[in-house]
Amino acid sequence: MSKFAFTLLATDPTSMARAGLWETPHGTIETPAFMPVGTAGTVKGLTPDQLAATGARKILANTYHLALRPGPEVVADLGGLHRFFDWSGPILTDSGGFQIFSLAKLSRMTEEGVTFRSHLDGSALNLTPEKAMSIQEFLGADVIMCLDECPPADAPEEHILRAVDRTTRWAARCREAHQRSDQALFGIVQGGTIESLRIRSAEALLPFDFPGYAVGGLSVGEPPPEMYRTLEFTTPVLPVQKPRYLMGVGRPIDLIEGVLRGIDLFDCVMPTRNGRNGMAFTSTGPVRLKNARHLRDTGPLDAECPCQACQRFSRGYLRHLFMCGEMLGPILLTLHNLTFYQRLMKGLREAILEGRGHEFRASQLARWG
Ligand code: PRF
Ligand code: ZN
Repeated sequence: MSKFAFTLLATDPTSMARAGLWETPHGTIETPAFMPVGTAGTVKGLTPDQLAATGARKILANTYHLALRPGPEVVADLGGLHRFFDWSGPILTDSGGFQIFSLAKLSRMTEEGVTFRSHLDGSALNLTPEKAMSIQEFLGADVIMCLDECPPADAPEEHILRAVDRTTRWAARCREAHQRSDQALFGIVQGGTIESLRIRSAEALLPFDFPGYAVGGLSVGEPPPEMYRTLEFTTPVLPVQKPRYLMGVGRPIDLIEGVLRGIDLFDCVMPTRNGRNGMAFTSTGPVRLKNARHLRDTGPLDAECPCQACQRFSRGYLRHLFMCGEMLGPILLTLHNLTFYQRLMKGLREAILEGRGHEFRASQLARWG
């Protein structure tokens, strides 16, 4: 496990925020960190060099998508995920259960695992904790995730309790099945927004001594203040000296609120997906590039941003690309939004190292309007 040493450099006296260094077999990353999502073996629209230019070091890929196409053995034969993507930094794969529920047709869960039909061709498939481990070992990411059950935000309490206990039993099976010592297997805490269930889930996973813990089951439809409140009683149960990952979150404000509540790692499709749709995050708040008010705007998208989209093009030109459906528009906005997210994480990290976490939050909120 020394390959994944996590060193805390500072904790913010004004919050639960931490800044750290996390070693992986593919390099050391500074935390808190945001991982861009490369669902199907690419962060859509960007070459690895462009992706690296945004400041991203660690990226996420999806077991569900890669297991269906091209298949785990094919990825392994092509040299594993790092060679396949040509990404030399660390990679994390999600285990697949969450994606089955959002994408596959006719999914059904039993104690053994999940059966579902592929969203690609309707073929019947199944995923068990053991299979999730074997697939993620073939893919070869640095960090891999347990198979878990993530109920919707409005699920009844007894359903969430059953999901917590099943997630614990599946974590035991994943721990048992996982073989590769060059991969870190993370446990996932579930429990909705219910304090007793979050504590039950976290405490049940602690004996497995996972090298890191994820908080799953949030940002699934609950109001943001409920998510923040849940983090407040969840992160204190997790080991101080291990990385904590909030899965599938979120908006820029959610990253700040998450970090202030002790989260070290995030992933989300928001900067990339919104960028492809013409929505930019900027230092003065979100911008809809298709809006007619940008038609003759000669200024940059974000005057403070060092990315190519902001350094070389006008808002009027970027808007034009989107109005014409030109592929450069989504590419440039993906580049910009990821650069914005990485700079936000850097700002947060510096604020923690200087002990001014809450001040950072207030100053960002004031600027975003
Ligand atoms: N579990 C897994 N992946 C996830 C989630 C989860 O709960 C979420 C919830 N926001 C996103 N991705 N395995
Ligand atoms: Zn930019």
